[in-house]
Amino acid sequence: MSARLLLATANKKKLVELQRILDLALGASRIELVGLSDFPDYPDVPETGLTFGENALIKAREGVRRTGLPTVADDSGIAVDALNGMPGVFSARWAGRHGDDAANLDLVLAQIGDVDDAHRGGAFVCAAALVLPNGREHLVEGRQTGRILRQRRGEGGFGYDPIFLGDGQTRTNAELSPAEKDAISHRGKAFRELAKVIAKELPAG
Ligand code: ITT
Repeated sequence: MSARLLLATANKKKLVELQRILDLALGASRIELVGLSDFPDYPDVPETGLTFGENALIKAREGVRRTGLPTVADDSGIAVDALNGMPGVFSARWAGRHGDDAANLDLVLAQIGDVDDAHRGGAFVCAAALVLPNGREHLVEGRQTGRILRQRRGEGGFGYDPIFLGDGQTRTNAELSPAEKDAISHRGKAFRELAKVIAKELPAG
């Protein structure tokens, strides 16, 4: 029998990605993943934390409170060395409007326009939380380090992918296939780590 697990996100790509990782790690149909679109009246939960971990926990705790289901939530973004780790938790709304990927990316490029190549390091970071109805909480983090290019390259991915060249890579994250990106990305790493915790906390029925 499969155990039900909520991924507290409206982002369908995250749902597909976590389901794929859980199926690979734990066997197909071991976990039945549901998203927020399965709960029509679910409100927008403000991400008021100042760290990725705080925001992931806020979203996961709210999921348990509203649905009674074990809940996973993640929060992610890009930390640019020359901007002291920003945009960080403000990555989705860096240029002012939530989810305006093109404006967010252009603003970061402009802000570090005069930073030389040696100082254009950065990292994608993902915190992923699992909160259980019995109150137990787990938090893991995944990172992909690399550097920020001066121009976009590639059409895949989303967000800041076209200007991010991961360490050891010759292609930007936007030039990788989804499976190639999962294998090295911050979210792929965090979700694979969380899959081990989920296996222990939600034993096969
Ligand atoms: P939630 O409903 O789960 O909050 P979201 O799409 O708002 O979904 P996040 O808050 O985790 O997702 O993402 C914040 C921003 O960080 C996102 O809008 C991108 O700009 C950036 N980001 C996160 N992961 C990324 C990735 O893999 N590639 C490129 N940009 C990414």
